[in-house]
Amino acid sequence: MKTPFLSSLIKAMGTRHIYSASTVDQMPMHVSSGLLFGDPDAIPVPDLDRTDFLLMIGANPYESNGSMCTAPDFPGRLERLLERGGTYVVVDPNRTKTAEKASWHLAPIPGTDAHLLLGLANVLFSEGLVDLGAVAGLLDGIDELQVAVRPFTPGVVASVTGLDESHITQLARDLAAAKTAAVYGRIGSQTNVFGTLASWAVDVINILTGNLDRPGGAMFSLPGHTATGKGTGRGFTLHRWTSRVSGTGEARAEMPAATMADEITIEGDGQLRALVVVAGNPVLSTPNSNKLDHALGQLDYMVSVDPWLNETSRRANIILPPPGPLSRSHYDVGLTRLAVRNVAKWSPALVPTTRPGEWEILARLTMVFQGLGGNGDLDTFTDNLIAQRVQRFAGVGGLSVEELLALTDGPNRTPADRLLDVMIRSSHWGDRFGENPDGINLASLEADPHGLDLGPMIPRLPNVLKTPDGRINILPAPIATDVDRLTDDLLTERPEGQFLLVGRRHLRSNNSWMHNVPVLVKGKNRCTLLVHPSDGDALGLVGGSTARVTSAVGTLDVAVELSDKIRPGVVSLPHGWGHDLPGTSLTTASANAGVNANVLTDHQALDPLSGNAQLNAIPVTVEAVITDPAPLELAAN
Ligand SMILES: Nc1nc2c(c(=O)[nH]1)N[C@H]1C(S)=C(S)[C@@H](COP(=O)(O)OP(=O)(O)OC[C@H]3O[C@@H](n4cnc5c(=O)[nH]c(N)nc54)[C@H](O)[C@@H]3O)O[C@H]1N2
Ligand SMILES: Nc1nc2c(c(=O)[nH]1)N[C@H]1C(S)=C(S)[C@@H](COP(=O)(O)OP(=O)(O)OC[C@H]3O[C@@H](n4cnc5c(=O)[nH]c(N)nc54)[C@H](O)[C@@H]3O)O[C@H]1N2
Ligand SMILES: [Mo]
Repeated sequence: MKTPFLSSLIKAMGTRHIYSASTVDQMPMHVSSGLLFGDPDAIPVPDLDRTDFLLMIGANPYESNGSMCTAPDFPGRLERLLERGGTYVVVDPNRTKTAEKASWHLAPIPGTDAHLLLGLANVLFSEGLVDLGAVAGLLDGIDELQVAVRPFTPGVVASVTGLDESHITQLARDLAAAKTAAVYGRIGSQTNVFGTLASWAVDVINILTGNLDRPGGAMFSLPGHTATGKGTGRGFTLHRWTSRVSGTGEARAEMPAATMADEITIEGDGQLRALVVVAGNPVLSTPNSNKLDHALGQLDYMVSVDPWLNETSRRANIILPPPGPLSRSHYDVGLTRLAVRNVAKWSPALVPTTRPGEWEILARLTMVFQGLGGNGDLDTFTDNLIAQRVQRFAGVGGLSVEELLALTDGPNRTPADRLLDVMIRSSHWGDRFGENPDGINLASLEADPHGLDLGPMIPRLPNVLKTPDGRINILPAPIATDVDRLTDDLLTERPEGQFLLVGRRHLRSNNSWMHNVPVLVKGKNRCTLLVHPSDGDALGLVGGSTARVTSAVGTLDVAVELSDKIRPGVVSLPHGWGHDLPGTSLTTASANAGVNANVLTDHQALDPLSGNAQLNAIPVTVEAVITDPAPLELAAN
């Protein structure tokens, strides 16, 4: 979610070179929601607290606390789901903690979730289990979908996914039989070349089982700053322009983060020569990161807005460090839209700072790009920006933009807070500047430091839709074309002797930037390659020995951890490590450097619909590295 200041900076830069972590993460969800519901931000979230049956695909909330599903104490909520007699099923090639506690764990071959989900759809159709429920009247394309999933029979899908045919059938029947059910797919299922299809197919199963938008199913959250919507809109457009280096189309005006290195190094019109990085460490977090690291070194100019001198910011000509999170007020505009209850929470800045806030850094950078200079008049700039943003609320409570702004002014209000106040007061829950006296505003949130619980999610169809006709086409044209690609993939031969590399997360880590905090990295080495003992035997690897892992783009040596939790033929390595590059000032992190998994991920392996990178199911070879043969020879003598 871009803040108004980041958006204005991007606009002032006037560039199509826009990249973010979205294309190494959840862009598939935006694209599938855009195509289905007309709004890339209308993302259904599982109703964790009320569901009877939860199917989780490629997510490990016991470590991650969940993602694109905002739920304080996600694991506790799963435990309560089981306690009330519910079921949760995990699909993951690794028997994670989440999987270990599950009612049922299925360990597929990585990269086959879209195939599996369409296999479930196939069973629902062929066994007459489709029950659309309340959304039936809004849906188009069901017959076309039924035809499209015909090739995905449980038998064919079993051979692609490595799962039992009977398990696939059973899972579909269980989903259909559950009083309420929700399917939830995340990183493991979406960071691959069929990512958008996997995301779309999650919604498809929720729709076919009558669980979209019903309590206990997958619902649209309505946090304190949002309106219910009109039920129609301009719809979603995709691929309005294409990348000159990869041919991939834009998604939400973004280009694939994986293509940044080529954009910098390949000469020609539109070559990327200068970069502003805000809160990103792509040298560790994006594919073929060695290549990107070298490419950053070739830029004419680079700015990093980041508190750390890390692997990426070390490449910058100038680093502008923002003050820490406790020195700014906070209301989460993005992640509350994905919360499992309707909520609103604002917290004030707690620690005073004399340094410019991040919003001011971005505002001054924007003024530089606007030709006003970094020392331009900040007040005028922010007043104009906020006034522009408030335009769309003109008329709320019968007030003009000027009147709205006057009502939000206050001695300790940052510009972002003033805008937020207008959003909250104009929302479904807001006081509408007096029209709705029981409604909320920023002052009422301030008086409630623990935040407001506005209740469980409520059905939002059809209002949440932004499609031009106010309907849902379950098989939008770009998806239909991509299903053909998936159908062809059913017949693709998988090479022998190859391992598939997947990632994992750990509770005490957060991508790349928690490794310089001693208390979070102490203890045993966590940056290990998980190898199944049977594969270890075959390869001559034991716990603690070194494996050499080689992919299409890179190679690295890493310590082995044997584990029967991982599916044979699959190896797992966490990301965000590899802190041994010169020129950083990360003392603790460099002493616990680990290796960078993204040395192995391929910048050219992309999901064509979303531009999302393939970060899981990477084909690799694994071999033992003989690190120290000399002592053995001595012993023989
Ligand atoms: N402690 C901690 N919390 C975090 C983060 C962190 O780094 N540390 N990162 C945050 C971020 S940015 C995000 S996006 C979220 C992500 O949150 P999650 O989506 O829960 O991500 P992971 O914990 O990586 O779990 C992904 C799982 O997918 C499995 N997997 C890999 N490949 C496949 C596949 O092809 N199919 C299936 N079905 N499974 C597969 C992996 O084995 C792994 O268990 O976590 C957030 N929370
Ligand atoms: N192989 C593999 N790669 C992955 C993933 C995977 O599962 N496997 N996961 C992917 C996912 S889901 C994601 S989201 C990306 C994350 O990719 P990135 O966002 O690039 O990675 P982070 O390590 O989260 O970097 C955050 C940066 O923000 C800085 N920062 C912290 N606080 C602030 C602040 O208040 N202001 C500013 N301006 N900066 C701040 C940190 O110092 C750090 O440099 O990684 C992706 N990469
Ligand atoms: Mo992420």
